[in-house]
Amino acid sequence: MERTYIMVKPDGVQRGLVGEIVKRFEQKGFKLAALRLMTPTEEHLKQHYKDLAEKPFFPGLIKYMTSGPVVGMVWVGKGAVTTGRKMLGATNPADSAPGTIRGDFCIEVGMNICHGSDTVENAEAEIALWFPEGVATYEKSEDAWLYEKR
Ligand code: IDP
Ligand code: MG
Repeated sequence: MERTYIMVKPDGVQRGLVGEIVKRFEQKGFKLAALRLMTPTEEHLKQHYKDLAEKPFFPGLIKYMTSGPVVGMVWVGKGAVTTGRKMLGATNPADSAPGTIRGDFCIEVGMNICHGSDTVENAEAEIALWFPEGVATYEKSEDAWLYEKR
Protein backbone atom coordinates (compact mmCIF):
# COMPACT_ATOMS: atom_id res chain seq x y z
CA MET A 1 0.00 0.00 0.00
CA GLU A 2 1.25 3.48 -0.89
CA ARG A 3 2.51 5.83 1.83
CA THR A 4 2.92 9.60 1.81
CA TYR A 5 4.57 12.13 4.10
CA ILE A 6 2.30 15.04 5.01
CA MET A 7 3.53 17.92 7.17
CA VAL A 8 1.72 20.86 8.73
CA LYS A 9 4.16 23.76 8.40
CA PRO A 10 4.83 26.32 11.19
CA ASP A 11 2.06 28.67 10.01
CA GLY A 12 -0.44 25.81 9.91
CA VAL A 13 0.47 24.87 13.50
CA GLN A 14 0.30 28.50 14.68
CA ARG A 15 -3.06 28.99 12.99
CA GLY A 16 -4.60 25.94 14.63
CA LEU A 17 -5.06 23.96 11.43
CA VAL A 18 -3.51 20.67 12.55
CA GLY A 19 -6.87 19.11 13.40
CA GLU A 20 -8.47 20.29 10.16
CA ILE A 21 -5.69 18.76 8.04
CA VAL A 22 -5.69 15.51 10.01
CA LYS A 23 -9.48 15.41 9.70
CA ARG A 24 -9.41 15.63 5.92
CA PHE A 25 -6.96 12.75 5.52
CA GLU A 26 -8.84 10.70 8.10
CA GLN A 27 -12.22 11.31 6.49
CA LYS A 28 -10.86 10.46 3.05
CA GLY A 29 -10.15 6.98 4.36
CA PHE A 30 -6.38 7.01 4.58
CA LYS A 31 -4.76 5.24 7.51
CA LEU A 32 -2.58 7.17 9.97
CA ALA A 33 0.78 5.45 10.45
CA ALA A 34 2.74 8.19 12.28
CA LEU A 35 2.19 11.66 13.71
CA ARG A 36 4.51 13.91 15.71
CA LEU A 37 5.05 17.55 16.64
CA MET A 38 8.70 18.36 15.96
CA THR A 39 11.09 21.29 15.91
CA PRO A 40 13.50 20.26 13.15
CA THR A 41 16.98 21.70 12.78
CA GLU A 42 18.04 23.79 9.82
CA GLU A 43 20.18 20.87 8.62
CA HIS A 44 17.22 18.52 8.72
CA LEU A 45 15.10 20.92 6.65
CA LYS A 46 17.92 21.49 4.17
CA GLN A 47 17.98 17.72 3.67
CA HIS A 48 14.19 17.60 3.24
CA TYR A 49 14.28 20.40 0.65
CA LYS A 50 17.67 19.52 -0.91
CA ASP A 51 16.22 19.52 -4.46
CA LEU A 52 15.40 23.22 -4.04
CA ALA A 53 18.83 24.31 -2.72
CA GLU A 54 19.58 26.41 -5.81
CA LYS A 55 16.25 28.26 -5.83
CA PRO A 56 16.32 31.97 -4.93
CA PHE A 57 13.62 31.43 -2.29
CA PHE A 58 15.56 28.62 -0.54
CA PRO A 59 17.00 30.74 2.34
CA GLY A 60 13.56 32.20 2.99
CA LEU A 61 12.01 28.74 2.85
CA ILE A 62 14.42 27.42 5.49
CA LYS A 63 13.81 30.47 7.69
CA TYR A 64 10.04 29.96 7.37
CA MET A 65 10.25 26.25 8.11
CA THR A 66 12.38 26.82 11.24
CA SER A 67 10.08 29.55 12.59
CA GLY A 68 8.17 27.13 14.83
CA PRO A 69 7.22 23.50 15.32
CA VAL A 70 5.79 21.38 12.51
CA VAL A 71 3.56 18.32 12.61
CA GLY A 72 4.80 15.43 10.50
CA MET A 73 2.59 12.50 9.61
CA VAL A 74 2.47 9.42 7.44
CA TRP A 75 -0.74 8.42 5.71
CA VAL A 76 -1.28 5.09 3.99
CA GLY A 77 -3.73 4.13 1.26
CA LYS A 78 -4.35 3.48 -2.41
CA GLY A 79 -2.98 6.45 -4.38
CA ALA A 80 -2.06 8.29 -1.17
CA VAL A 81 0.74 10.32 -2.82
CA THR A 82 -1.20 11.63 -5.83
CA THR A 83 -4.47 12.05 -3.95
CA GLY A 84 -2.65 13.71 -1.05
CA ARG A 85 -1.20 16.31 -3.44
CA LYS A 86 -4.66 16.95 -4.87
CA MET A 87 -6.05 17.40 -1.37
CA LEU A 88 -3.32 19.97 -0.60
CA GLY A 89 -3.88 21.95 -3.80
CA ALA A 90 -1.38 23.81 -6.00
CA THR A 91 1.90 25.05 -4.50
CA ASN A 92 0.74 28.66 -4.85
CA PRO A 93 -2.52 29.09 -2.91
CA ALA A 94 -3.60 31.64 -5.52
CA ASP A 95 -3.82 28.71 -7.96
CA SER A 96 -5.30 26.20 -5.48
CA ALA A 97 -8.91 25.28 -6.09
CA PRO A 98 -11.43 26.04 -3.35
CA GLY A 99 -12.04 22.81 -1.47
CA THR A 100 -8.34 22.01 -1.27
CA ILE A 101 -6.42 22.66 1.94
CA ARG A 102 -4.30 25.48 0.49
CA GLY A 103 -7.28 26.77 -1.50
CA ASP A 104 -9.35 27.06 1.65
CA PHE A 105 -6.88 28.25 4.30
CA CYS A 106 -4.00 30.36 2.98
CA ILE A 107 -2.97 33.11 0.58
CA GLU A 108 0.77 33.20 -0.14
CA VAL A 109 3.15 30.65 -1.68
CA GLY A 110 5.73 31.35 1.02
CA MET A 111 3.18 30.48 3.73
CA ASN A 112 1.18 27.63 2.27
CA ILE A 113 0.62 25.71 5.55
CA CYS A 114 1.31 22.15 4.42
CA HIS A 115 3.69 19.81 2.64
CA GLY A 116 2.94 16.62 0.76
CA SER A 117 5.30 14.22 -1.01
CA ASP A 118 5.21 14.52 -4.80
CA THR A 119 6.26 11.00 -5.84
CA VAL A 120 6.24 7.56 -4.23
CA GLU A 121 10.05 7.53 -4.28
CA ASN A 122 10.30 10.93 -2.55
CA ALA A 123 7.61 9.88 -0.07
CA GLU A 124 9.68 6.88 1.01
CA ALA A 125 12.82 9.04 1.36
CA GLU A 126 10.90 11.65 3.38
CA ILE A 127 9.34 9.03 5.66
CA ALA A 128 12.82 7.63 6.33
CA LEU A 129 14.13 11.16 7.06
CA TRP A 130 11.32 12.21 9.41
CA PHE A 131 10.51 8.87 11.02
CA PRO A 132 13.83 6.96 11.05
CA GLU A 133 12.53 4.76 13.86
CA GLY A 134 9.81 3.47 11.53
CA VAL A 135 6.04 3.87 11.47
CA ALA A 136 3.11 1.83 12.70
CA THR A 137 1.62 -1.02 10.71
CA TYR A 138 -1.80 -2.27 11.70
CA GLU A 139 -5.07 -3.52 10.28
CA LYS A 140 -7.93 -1.07 10.21
CA SER A 141 -11.42 -2.57 10.14
CA GLU A 142 -12.68 0.43 8.18
CA ASP A 143 -10.67 -0.79 5.17
CA ALA A 144 -13.31 -3.45 4.53
CA TRP A 145 -15.71 -0.55 3.82
CA LEU A 146 -13.25 1.45 1.71
CA TYR A 147 -11.63 -1.05 -0.65
CA GLU A 148 -13.45 -3.27 -3.12
CA LYS A 149 -12.56 -6.92 -2.86
CA ARG A 150 -10.70 -8.14 -5.93
P1 IDP B 1 5.30 21.84 -3.06
O1 IDP B 1 5.36 22.16 -1.59
O2 IDP B 1 3.93 22.11 -3.62
O3 IDP B 1 5.81 20.48 -3.41
P2 IDP B 1 7.84 22.88 -4.06
O4 IDP B 1 8.08 23.41 -5.43
O5 IDP B 1 8.42 21.56 -3.70
O6 IDP B 1 6.25 22.90 -3.81
O7 IDP B 1 8.36 23.99 -3.04
C1 IDP B 1 8.48 23.69 -1.67
C2 IDP B 1 7.96 24.85 -0.86
O8 IDP B 1 8.78 25.99 -1.12
C3 IDP B 1 6.54 25.31 -1.22
O9 IDP B 1 5.53 24.55 -0.61
C4 IDP B 1 6.57 26.74 -0.72
O10 IDP B 1 6.40 26.78 0.71
C5 IDP B 1 7.99 27.17 -1.05
N1 IDP B 1 8.03 27.86 -2.34
C6 IDP B 1 7.93 27.32 -3.57
N2 IDP B 1 8.01 28.26 -4.53
C7 IDP B 1 8.17 29.43 -3.87
C8 IDP B 1 8.31 30.79 -4.31
O11 IDP B 1 8.31 31.09 -5.50
N3 IDP B 1 8.46 31.71 -3.34
C9 IDP B 1 8.48 31.41 -2.01
N4 IDP B 1 8.35 30.16 -1.56
C10 IDP B 1 8.19 29.18 -2.48
MG1 MG C 1 7.73 19.68 -3.25
